[in-house]
Amino acid sequence: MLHPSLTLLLLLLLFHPNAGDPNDAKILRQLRNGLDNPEQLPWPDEGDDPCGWKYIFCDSNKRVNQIQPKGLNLSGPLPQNLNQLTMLFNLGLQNNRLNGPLPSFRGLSKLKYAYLDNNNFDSIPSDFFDGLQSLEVLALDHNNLNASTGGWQLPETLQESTQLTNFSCMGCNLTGPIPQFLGSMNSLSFLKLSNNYLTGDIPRSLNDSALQVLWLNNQQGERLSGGIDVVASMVSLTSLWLHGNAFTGTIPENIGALSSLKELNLNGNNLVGLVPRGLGDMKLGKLDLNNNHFMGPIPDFKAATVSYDVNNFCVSKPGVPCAFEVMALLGFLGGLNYPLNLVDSWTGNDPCGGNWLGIKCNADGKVIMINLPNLNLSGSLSPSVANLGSLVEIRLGGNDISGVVPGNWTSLASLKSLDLSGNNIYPPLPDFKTGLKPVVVGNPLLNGGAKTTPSGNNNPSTGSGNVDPSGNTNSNSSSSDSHETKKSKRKQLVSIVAPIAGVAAAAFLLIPLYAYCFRRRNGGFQAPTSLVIHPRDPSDSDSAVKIAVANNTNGSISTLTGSGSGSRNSSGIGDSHIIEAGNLRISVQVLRKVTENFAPENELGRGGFGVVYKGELDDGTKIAVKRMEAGVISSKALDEFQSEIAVLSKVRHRHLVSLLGYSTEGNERILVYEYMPQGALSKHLFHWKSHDLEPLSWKRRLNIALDVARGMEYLHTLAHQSFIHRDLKPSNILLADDFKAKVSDFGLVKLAPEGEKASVVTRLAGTFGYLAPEYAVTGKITTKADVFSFGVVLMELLTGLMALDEDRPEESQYLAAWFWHIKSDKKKLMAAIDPALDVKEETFESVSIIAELAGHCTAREPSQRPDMGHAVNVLAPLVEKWKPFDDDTEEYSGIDYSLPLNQMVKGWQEAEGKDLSYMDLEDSKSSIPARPTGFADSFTSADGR
Ligand SMILES: *[C@@H]1O[C@H](CO)[C@@H](O)[C@H](O)[C@H]1NC(C)=O
Ligand SMILES: *[C@@H]1O[C@H](CO)[C@@H](O)[C@H](O)[C@H]1NC(C)=O
Ligand SMILES: *[C@@H]1O[C@H](CO)[C@@H](O)[C@H](O)[C@H]1NC(C)=O
Ligand SMILES: *[C@@H]1O[C@H](CO)[C@@H](O)[C@H](O)[C@H]1NC(C)=O
Ligand SMILES: CC(=O)N[C@H]1CO[C@H](CO)[C@@H](O)[C@@H]1O
Repeated sequence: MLHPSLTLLLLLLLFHPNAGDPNDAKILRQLRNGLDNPEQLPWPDEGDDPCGWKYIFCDSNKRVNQIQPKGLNLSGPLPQNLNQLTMLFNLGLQNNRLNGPLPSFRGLSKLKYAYLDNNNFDSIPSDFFDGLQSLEVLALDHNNLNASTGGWQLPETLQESTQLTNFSCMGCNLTGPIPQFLGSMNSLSFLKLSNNYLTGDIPRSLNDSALQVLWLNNQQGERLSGGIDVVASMVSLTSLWLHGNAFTGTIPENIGALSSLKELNLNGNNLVGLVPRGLGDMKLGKLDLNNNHFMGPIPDFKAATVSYDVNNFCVSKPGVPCAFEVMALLGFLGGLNYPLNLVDSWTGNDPCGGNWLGIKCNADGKVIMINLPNLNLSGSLSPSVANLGSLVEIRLGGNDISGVVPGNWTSLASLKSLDLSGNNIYPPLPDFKTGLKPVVVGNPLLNGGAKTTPSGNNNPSTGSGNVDPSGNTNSNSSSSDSHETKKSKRKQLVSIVAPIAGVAAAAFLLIPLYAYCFRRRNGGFQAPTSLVIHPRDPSDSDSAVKIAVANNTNGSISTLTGSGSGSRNSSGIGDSHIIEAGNLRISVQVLRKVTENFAPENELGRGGFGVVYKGELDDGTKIAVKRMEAGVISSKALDEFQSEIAVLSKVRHRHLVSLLGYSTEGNERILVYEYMPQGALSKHLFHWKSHDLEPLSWKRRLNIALDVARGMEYLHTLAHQSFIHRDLKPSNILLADDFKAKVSDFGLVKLAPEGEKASVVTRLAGTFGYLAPEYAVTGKITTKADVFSFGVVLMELLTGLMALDEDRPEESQYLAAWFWHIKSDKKKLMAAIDPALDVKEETFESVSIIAELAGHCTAREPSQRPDMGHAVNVLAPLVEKWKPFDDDTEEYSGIDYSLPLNQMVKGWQEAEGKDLSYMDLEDSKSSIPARPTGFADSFTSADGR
């Protein structure tokens, strides 16, 4: 029942004309009065209502929510209490001459857009980023921040801005390494940090990141260094600028995986190796490879604009192959990770004509000797050397080479001498039929380091006059190297090489390891601290109301029947999508192990698809394993299976259940999810009594609604492509321990067509009771069908009633229809509220807002329904209101959602020294997570009025 005073309160809240906020006006005046040119802001000196002032916009409560004086040549400082404008969501101060210290933005929890770029601010407080939880765009470029105190580093609190998509801070005096935590900011799409003083490498944590733009070019000072392999996993990249740094190693072989890439600038680094064929084939708009140490042939580039000057290519014409021997020697160099002194010496297309360091040829111009002792070479021996059939002698003593001697080296028919002493060669040694005995003294893994008789110096005298890097002094090299100490080796090395190779040799001493260190992704494993699950609520017999109806293009529906389990229709998006989630693949063996061979006692539930088991890794991490039953592997089920993988490997969001892995070995079809300990929302909403649970409080329901809205917003607009869920309902909303909600079950997801108004005709799928009318009637689906379902879920949260219940009186069987009748009548609405809720005065305001939103979302015309972003905007302030009473809010349990199961398992096994060999650890290209785009539209129109 609605108490009269509640009605009054409600009316007051709704209709009292607010008079503007005096404090907001005060701060704006302070801003203006602090300027050197206040006349640029023609604001009145009197009055409490700033809402009509030029460049100022307000929300419906007449609080200032936008300040937009951009490009006005404003000069002077900002007031330090700017963050008292607590409703601020869009701040456009760019392109002025504002100076002095930036005020702290701490606590501006509504702030979405902050453009502070191109000013003269000179410092930034360390609490600037605290609590900017709505921040989506932050531009700080071209401000000399903290220059007088040696620059600054990004505070970790920036992580609180989980919605951040655009962060640019070019020329803003950043120092130190690129922070690891940027890798866990799943929304981040545009990261521009050019022209700073950054050092170190590209953090491994950015592996698989959804970045579209990554600009790290032109660092000053020490510059960025290390390998660039990690970029090959950032498959959303469109623009990658790494020029003007000190990056080393090779271009990753799988760079071609970056199928969206349009611009790649690698100019002016220390990159080495061959240009991968995949890069040549990429249809880039612009490719810049100038000023590196690339070798081998120049590919026939497909890029529109390409430049590759100042490198070590063998020939200058694109598409022309190198000489056979050159390729064999470059293979050898690649095995040794392209040491720079050799890279810069082995240029041109003739190993015998160009003074190649350590290469000797005979009079016929054939390579007969590789003579590179004591050069600190590391890496391994390449089988490509076997292609140099004329080789007589190989001297590589006193280096740091590891790995085996390739088996096909035994085919070198002329080889008389192979000195590998003083390295770290692994057994077994291949059997040289010619009777050749390699010199392997001083290799700890061979013969336990025991001494063998060196084969002596079989110095061929037929040389063509190439310079021998070891000159005269190496006559005793091979036999005595192993006895030398490291120190004396170095000394010898310097004295031998320096006169010949000069600066290059010195440089190479400083750069011991190349690509190999970076080639393997074993870096940043962190043991997951907790959990993960899953899908359908076992107690929920929802499959009975799923409809499976073939509709046809003329829009008529033949039947609308409740059907049994496993009969959902789906054209899946798997149809046209090859599964791209290679690194999510996991072996059945591992899954058997963690579920104790799919033991019945680990069963969490059964659905149309199969059985869900709980699994537990040795470290206690729980996972949910959904195994398709052999009997139901129909083509439809397979579609759903594929769709689920295709979608979940593309989208990752904290309000969407994460797919951690899958298996398709033999007949098995298994999906692995994070474990959601509280199960489905339906259990807590409709079946709490029978499960002996507490009913959900209003606060929790609001939080859940917001979480779901965020997940759906992401699916609709923020993901790389727009997806339609098609089956949103409480049994597909799963709850974590802290009652954080996540949307699950992506088996019916469709890719939304391009363009707002477009719709796609599909076979009807979904669940009766949640289906939007236009979809049920015509089969045409847009994201607005999900909005409809969301509206129904809101009604369920409000009333505790199921969307469809044939046991209810006829007029209220279909919740959405009934709710429309009662929602505008306050008395009826109050009476409809879930009796499990204890509705207090302060709750009623939010109840009305939710009722209103539920109505809006279920409007008959799809075009009249809001988008999910609107729902988020309506819900967020309500949840905010409850914050003070909330003890379990934004605490996320520290799961690394970006980590596929196989990496978890691998890390866990490595930690315990277990055998990994049976695992299927595909290291190919990987999941494609979050990536919001194109915010310009939504923010220009969103001035809140
Ligand atoms: C900006 O203001 C300064 C003085 O405050 C003035 O000298 C300058 O000409 C102005 N520039 C423009 C483009 O208005
Ligand atoms: C910038 O410098 C100020 C003054 O030295 C310092 O208090 C502040 O913490 C620095 N900012 C950051 C983000 O480190
Ligand atoms: C040696 O092995 C490499 C790599 O397997 C191969 O490309 C090459 O042709 C082989 N050479 C000979 C002579 O067997
Ligand atoms: C985010 O950055 C991208 C790329 O620079 C840009 O196109 C987009 O307009 C930016 N969004 C906003 C809201 O500034
Ligand atoms: C690390 C550091 O403080 N770098 C620079 C910040 O900006 C000023 C002005 O451009 C430079 O002089 C500093 O070297």
